[in-house]
Amino acid sequence: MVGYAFMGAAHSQAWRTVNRVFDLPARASMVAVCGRDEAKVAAAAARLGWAEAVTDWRELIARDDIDVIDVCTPGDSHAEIAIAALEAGKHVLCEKPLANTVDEARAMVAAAAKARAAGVRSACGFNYRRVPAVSLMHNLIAAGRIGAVRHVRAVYLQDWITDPQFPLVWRLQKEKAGSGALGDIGAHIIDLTQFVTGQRITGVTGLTETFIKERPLVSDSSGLSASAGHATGEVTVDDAALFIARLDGGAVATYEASRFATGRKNALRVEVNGENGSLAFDLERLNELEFYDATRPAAEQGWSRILVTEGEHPYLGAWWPPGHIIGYEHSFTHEMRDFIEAVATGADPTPSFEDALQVQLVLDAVARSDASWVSVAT
Ligand code: SOE
Repeated sequence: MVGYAFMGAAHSQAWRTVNRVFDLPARASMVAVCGRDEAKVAAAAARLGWAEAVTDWRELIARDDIDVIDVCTPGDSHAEIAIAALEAGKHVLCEKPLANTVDEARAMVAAAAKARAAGVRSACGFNYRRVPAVSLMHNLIAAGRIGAVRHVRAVYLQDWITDPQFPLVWRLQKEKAGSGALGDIGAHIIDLTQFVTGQRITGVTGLTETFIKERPLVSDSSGLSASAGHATGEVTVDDAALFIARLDGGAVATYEASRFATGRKNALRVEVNGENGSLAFDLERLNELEFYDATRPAAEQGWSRILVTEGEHPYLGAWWPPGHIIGYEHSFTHEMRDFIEAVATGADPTPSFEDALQVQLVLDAVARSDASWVSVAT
């Protein structure tokens, strides 16, 4: 694994757990983790369960005892590491968004296609697909339970940078992160809604906003927490992104991604309205899926709450008895489960780099659409 901050910790938890919960055709062993600071990466290896710590990711891809490279670094290094790893014959799991630019994402897709021909696999880590209630939503829509999809309504709201004194961490720098709320959390709801509906976005128009344009420089940082120094620097990404979209199956959609939704810590909500019913998911209640079945007799219609903890629900047969709920981290364990199974059986894991490039193209279209803003006449 390359990188060991928030996503590195989440992935490590999943790699530690996956073999113990799921019966898989191959076992993951946590060979080595890489970071630039020798002391910090050694401490991370000990804390997260990696056998070794190294300071140059090239060392990892040169080793014969490593088959998979898990890329958990900021977006500016995804392309370089993933392409080199694929060329070295390593399977690659790369955090989202796939890259910082469409050009980088295209280069990664080309490398993945070449590698695939040699049996080398790759996938992008959109973990929310693997929340059982989201998988169930996908299955119900695919089975036609709500009929043709008309509306998709998706929000992903956070509030961790509402304080203007919160420092200029890498997620607020375009050269490191590519974009702000748009790529970091907007990418999740783009992927998630396309996954559950089975439809792809064909066009968008939207706006982005940066509320706080200057912030103190970081003096110390880890994950999403950081402390500020005295000097300041420019925020070069969006704080919020809102857009509407058309999907290729005829649905229309609205999206909102913000880091300024005061009081909303990590609120990802999706509702899909179809001709015969609706489905709604809320990450704060991730063990539940709301279902409105409009094919029932009118007198019996109403929103029902499915407690998604049955053994027959996606992934849950391997966990606890019905009613014993799971959490955020399980989505990553499921991600590793699906990745290992695909790699071990010679199949292509999903979402592929091609799927992730398509998300990148949507992000790019939203960012460009900002320029076509229509002012209200005075
Ligand atoms: C920060 O906004 C972040 O960690 C994202 O980068 C993750 O993808 C999301 O799952 C939680 O929030």
